[in-house]
Amino acid sequence: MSTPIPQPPGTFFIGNLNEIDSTYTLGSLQRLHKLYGDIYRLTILGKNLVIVSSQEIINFLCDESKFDKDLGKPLIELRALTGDGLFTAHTSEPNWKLAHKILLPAFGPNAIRGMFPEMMDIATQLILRWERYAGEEIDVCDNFTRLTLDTIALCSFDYRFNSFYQNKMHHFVDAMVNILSESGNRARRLPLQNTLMRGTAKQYNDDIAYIHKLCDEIVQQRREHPNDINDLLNRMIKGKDPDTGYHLSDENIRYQMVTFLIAGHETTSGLLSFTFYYLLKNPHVLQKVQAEADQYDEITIDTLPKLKYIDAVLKETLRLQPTAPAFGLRLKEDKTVLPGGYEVTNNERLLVLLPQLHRDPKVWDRPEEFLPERMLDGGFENLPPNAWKPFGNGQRGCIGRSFAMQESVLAVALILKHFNIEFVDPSYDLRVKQTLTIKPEGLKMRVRPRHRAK
Ligand code: MNH
Repeated sequence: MSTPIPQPPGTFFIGNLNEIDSTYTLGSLQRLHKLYGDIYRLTILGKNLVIVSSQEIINFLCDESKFDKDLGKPLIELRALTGDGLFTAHTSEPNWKLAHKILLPAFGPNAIRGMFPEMMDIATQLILRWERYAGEEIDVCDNFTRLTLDTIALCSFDYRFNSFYQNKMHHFVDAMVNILSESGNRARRLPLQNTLMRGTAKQYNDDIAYIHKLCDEIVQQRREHPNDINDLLNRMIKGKDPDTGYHLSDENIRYQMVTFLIAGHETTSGLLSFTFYYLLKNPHVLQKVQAEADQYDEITIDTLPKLKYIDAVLKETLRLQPTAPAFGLRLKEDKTVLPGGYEVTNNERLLVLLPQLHRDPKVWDRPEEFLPERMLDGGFENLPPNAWKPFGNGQRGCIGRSFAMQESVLAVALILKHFNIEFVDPSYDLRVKQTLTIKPEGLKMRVRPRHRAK
């Protein structure tokens, strides 16, 4: 006998659609978690979705021989922009395996170390800008978006957005934000509705064309003026599958570029923004971070691995605020029984809800508290497996993890070596805003240059 999976009562035809607030899906899923618990089912327009939040069940779902990534409707729509690039490819598509093989070494530890000068270049631009903004209001998410966008573009294909030299954010960001939100909207409409909304459809297609053109021009430029830089673009152009000799097509390279630009900046800028929120809220943590950064006269590539406390602060931030807050899976066989006796079939999509996994009271002591110490050496090892998954799972997990961590440790260390920080509004309460990823809405701070400690 299997245990029934709880489900809210539905309405004819649309099922549980009304349970979901389209502007804040995550919030709706978290509300339902409070009502129905660690596993519940929603039926939306005839499709089943099972939302899972406990370490015990998620640990079972992380078995890649039984479960595979499943793209939800918004990601299927997003393929208009990112095609069979790594993030939106089905595991069964030949281009996923090919690109994964070619790109894995390009994101490996050595390659990422080699990108340090470019990361430092952009981080230094942020520092210079903030020195001139001393005492003024700084929009945290806006600044970190500039940082991460410029960093991924420079490291990936030697392209400069020069966001820190502009007042307005680069048009790329607007186009991308429009496409992300419209992909989500399209997923919730009927196909006919999408065709009838001519104006919206035109804007969507224009935005996609704009981004594709930007990327195609960068590739064309590189082909016309080849160089020996060891950036991602050259690796994509020159890389071959050692077994078959196959290489990536120009179309696929374009899809990967768009993928890196999006996946590579949204999540990391969210991570840095939430990190500064928690630092502002927890002066003792901030003090420790500054003390750690002050141990070194200069932040170099060799300093980074020594900044263990900053690393722990970032990991703890990703626990409470996993900026890519959910991922989808599907069972490979017909049906199976999950821990707890719940039966699921491959007709339904399984959604791992990370903020809830990361607060599972069976795993985490004082789950709601921001305690970076728990992430320091050893603290982690005593936990049950798959309790912390901000970078997803297995072969479909994040390829840019080391990139994101290196970039973030550098940014935190450099900023706090140079500045003291404070809230513009000390009574600021965290408001989480979701596009595909999450960010702290309306977070503002002031910075003041520090007198060097020594
Ligand atoms: Mn990233 C996949 C989170 C930074 C490029 N990333 C994933 C997944 C998560 C994730 C979760 C799995 C999604 C899924 O199963 O559907 N990523 C993050 C977070 C950060 C991040 C929390 C920063 C913090 N990601 C980056 C950076 C890059 C990047 C930086 C690129 C430079 N991520 C990817 C790509 C994939 C991915 C590419 C898809 C990998 C694959 O499926 O082959």
